[in-house]
Amino acid sequence: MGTALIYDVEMTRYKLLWVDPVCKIEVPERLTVSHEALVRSGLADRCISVPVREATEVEILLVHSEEYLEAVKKTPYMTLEDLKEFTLQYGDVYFHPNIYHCAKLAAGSALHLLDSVMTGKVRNGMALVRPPGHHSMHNAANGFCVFNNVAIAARYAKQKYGVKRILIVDWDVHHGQGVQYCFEDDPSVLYFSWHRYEHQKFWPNLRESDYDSVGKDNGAGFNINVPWNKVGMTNSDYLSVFCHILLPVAYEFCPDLVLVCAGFDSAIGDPEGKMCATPDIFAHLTHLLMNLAGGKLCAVLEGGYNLTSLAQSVCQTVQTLLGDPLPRLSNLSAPCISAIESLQCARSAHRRYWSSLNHAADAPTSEISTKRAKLAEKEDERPEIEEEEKSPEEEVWPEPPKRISPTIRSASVLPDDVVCPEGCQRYSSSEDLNPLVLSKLKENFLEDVDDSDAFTAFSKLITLIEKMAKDEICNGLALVRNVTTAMMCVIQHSAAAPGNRVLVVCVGNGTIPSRITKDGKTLVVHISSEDRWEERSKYYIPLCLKKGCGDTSGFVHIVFGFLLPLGYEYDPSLVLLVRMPDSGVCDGVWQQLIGLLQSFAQGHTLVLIQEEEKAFLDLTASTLLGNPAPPLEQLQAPFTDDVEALERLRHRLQADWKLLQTTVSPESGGADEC
Ligand code: SS9
Ligand code: ZN
Repeated sequence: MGTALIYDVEMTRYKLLWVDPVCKIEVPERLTVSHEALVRSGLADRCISVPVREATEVEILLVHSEEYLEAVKKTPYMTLEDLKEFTLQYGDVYFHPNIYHCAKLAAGSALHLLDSVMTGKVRNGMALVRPPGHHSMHNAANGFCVFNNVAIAARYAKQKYGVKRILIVDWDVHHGQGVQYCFEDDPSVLYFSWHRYEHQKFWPNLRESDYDSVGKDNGAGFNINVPWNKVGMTNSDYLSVFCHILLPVAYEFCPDLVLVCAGFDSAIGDPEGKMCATPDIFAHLTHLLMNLAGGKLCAVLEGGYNLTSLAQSVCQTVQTLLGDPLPRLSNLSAPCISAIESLQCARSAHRRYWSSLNHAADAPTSEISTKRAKLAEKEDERPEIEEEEKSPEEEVWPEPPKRISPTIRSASVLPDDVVCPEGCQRYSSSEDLNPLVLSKLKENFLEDVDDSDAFTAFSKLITLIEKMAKDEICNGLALVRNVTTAMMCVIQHSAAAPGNRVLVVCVGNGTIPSRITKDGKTLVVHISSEDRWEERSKYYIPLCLKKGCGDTSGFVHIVFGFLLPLGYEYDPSLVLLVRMPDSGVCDGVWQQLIGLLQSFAQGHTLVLIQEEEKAFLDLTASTLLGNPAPPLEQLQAPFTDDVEALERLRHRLQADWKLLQTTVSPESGGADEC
């Protein structure tokens, strides 16, 4: 199952025909540079190219009024003066004799992409379209948009395929108010949007773009707005919102389909957004959505007005859809206070609707907000963008480096009598180990020096991680006699090399020798049913679920609320996932975990499973090979006792680990509190 790419040069054949400083950024080159970058990088060739088609009138009428359609239909025959006049009744948009044709193709592209995904021709895909769609409304064009491509696709998916729940993620920097209006009272469509807002001072200046517009009637809770009240938001701010609001709610919602309003004006260099997130963030945003809905994801282009940033961001998105290992996001800073304030407000507005958020704090009081607004400049460590001195188009950032693609995706270290999972390569090391390493290995891990089986297994493990470090192999799994010993062996070897950091994720009960977490070269996140709270340190994080790892809601709560933020901030060079025997973790959760952990270390994950649990090999291998995890069932509320204990832990840890913060005024340990 592949990735669809939809593009047609016809959609470049309209442009602004008069002088309008507001509209001049929406140019045909937006599409050509994006497509050329995909061709040049070889990504276009790896996609399945799906032809465009026009949306039919019936399809357009799924969202728009007949009156509006009839009006737009006349535009191809209008004179320049008529077009100008026609344009005036709408906000921030222009018309051209060929835009009606292009708008039909743009909506049709979204529908054709959707058909390809729903019928299983492809797993996922992206449509490069113009004009964009998310601002257009039932009765009106707006913000460069004529027909609401994604909204039409959502209605079409419900009607044609009986899709029950659709998640729309709008990562464009503008609020897709057209999408919000369309599904406001519809609980079958969950709409999420973050957007530049600046307390309503930024276009489209709507009261209803704020965090307290949560949806109406039956749709209450199914509209999530995260308004940015400052420019300059970074990768950390974006990730923090994904981890602490979007992903927990999305997993609780359990969509059958994910649609992305993929606007890239939220990236650095964009003259509209003025944000600072780098193009490689879109690799991560995409990846984090790819294990929902069994991988059914359609991304449809919206905005993006800095041609360099746009093209890079499109490439990052498509390369991720194709399944390539993710880039490392190094130097993540702490999320800024304004972003956390927005996050806190949105979480509090939604806590009554989503059990994954029902422990969320109150919104900061208005008193705090005003105080914050006045103090913001001083408190916020991030330098303000000097608009006078530098326009965002002149902003410079390094081009994202070429992403690694090891020739071997998954290798396995297995006892001879165990069948190697399909698609996985049985690893037999050809290289000899350094004698020094050998003797250390024997000395530390082998009580019985003649235990040649154990010895071979360990030397294979070590050469395997060395090949990962050389990017010859992406990930691996090993069936070992004792996972704890194997884990110690890998850590000892890996942590010896300078610059290496190992994120160890232990699932299930057992004791982890504390000496490994002393030097910061290893961060252990240990999910179990044992209360190891007393043993916690900066680099040993015990997360306890009273009912054990089989508690799906609790486990998912931990993955998004702790594991992902910690992993991103730690930025490991290797992930070691250790499955303790009898952990009780459910198959679906295990697969989601493996999928999500590939966010780190360029996908370098080594999974350790103990011999008696070889039944889980195939499942593990399949996910390591890049197959989407099956959707989890709709989640229940996690246990209150667990959540409360975890929140106490969060408050202790957030001084050390900034991405854990979900509130602006941590009760303790916060470095930014006055
Ligand atoms: C404010 C003018 C905003 C409309 C932008 C529409 C973007 C669609 N500087 N103009 S993604
Ligand atoms: Zn936009």
